[in-house]
Amino acid sequence: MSEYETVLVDHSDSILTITLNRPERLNALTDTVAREIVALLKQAARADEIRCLVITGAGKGFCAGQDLEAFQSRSEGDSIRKHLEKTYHPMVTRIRALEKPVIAAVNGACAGAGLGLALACDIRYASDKARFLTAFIGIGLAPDSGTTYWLPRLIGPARAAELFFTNDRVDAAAAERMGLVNRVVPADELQAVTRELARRLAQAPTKAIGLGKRALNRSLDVSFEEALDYEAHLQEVAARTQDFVEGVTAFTEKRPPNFVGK
Ligand code: T3D
Repeated sequence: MSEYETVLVDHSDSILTITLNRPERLNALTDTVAREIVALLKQAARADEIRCLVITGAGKGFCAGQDLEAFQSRSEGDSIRKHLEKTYHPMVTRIRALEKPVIAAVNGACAGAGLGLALACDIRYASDKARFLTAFIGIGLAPDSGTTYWLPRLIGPARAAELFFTNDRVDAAAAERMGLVNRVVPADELQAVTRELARRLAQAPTKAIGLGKRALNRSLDVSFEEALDYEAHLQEVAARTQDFVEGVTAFTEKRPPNFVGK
């Protein structure tokens, strides 16, 4: 029996694929789902043989946010703040801190904290059946799970405000137009097309990708001069990797590089 109750896990071709597996609830998040995702992110951070992650959903949904039945069964007086700090914050911060590429393959409805999960990923590919909604206002909550951080940065503050305040659904084509997703593909091709990208990224110089991710994370909140300074600092690190030596050698020998992620 798998050690995970709520997610399916596949590790092959240096890619770790996490499939949220509560299809009857559109993969809504419970504490167990969040805990299992965090455990896998910790494992991915430690394992050199994992060089790319894919997060997707089983069935017709990607993730419908907090499981509202589980929410209702919480004890009165339980602090939402504590719950967020214990469950969703570790999930999204670990995705951002993981120095490996993380792709969301958004196969269907993506709402609330599920949107937060997708937005924390580096790249989003979506099925043409995917739709996005902030959801929070629909149940009288303010936005959380990092959505107020990512959404305005990706689609602009006015559009973000509109989506938060109206809870309008955004179909896949509109999501692509506004920059919410990188690419939309027919539903039956989503996993294969995502896998193709994941394979490419898993064969890329993982350390350089990780350093690039670190710089991108930091670039969101610093001046141009600070960004330049940080890039120069990280480049010193990248230039000491085995993959840098291999990249330059392969170029001069006129052959494809064989990057090992070190
Ligand atoms: O401390 C904290 O936890 C606070 C943090 C909160 C973070 C949040 O995420 S708040 C936002 C929570 N999410 C929502 O409010 C979304 C609720 N769901 C929907 O609005 C709709 O389901 C969708 C628009 C996402 C999809 O609609 P549709 O028509 O495709 O599917 P459906 O028929 O509504 O759902 C299918 C089933 O999934 C259905 O169950 P049933 O009737 O077949 O037995 C539905 O109840 C279930 N489901 C969908 N979303 C959730 C859910 N069950 C539990 N929790 C859900 N979030």
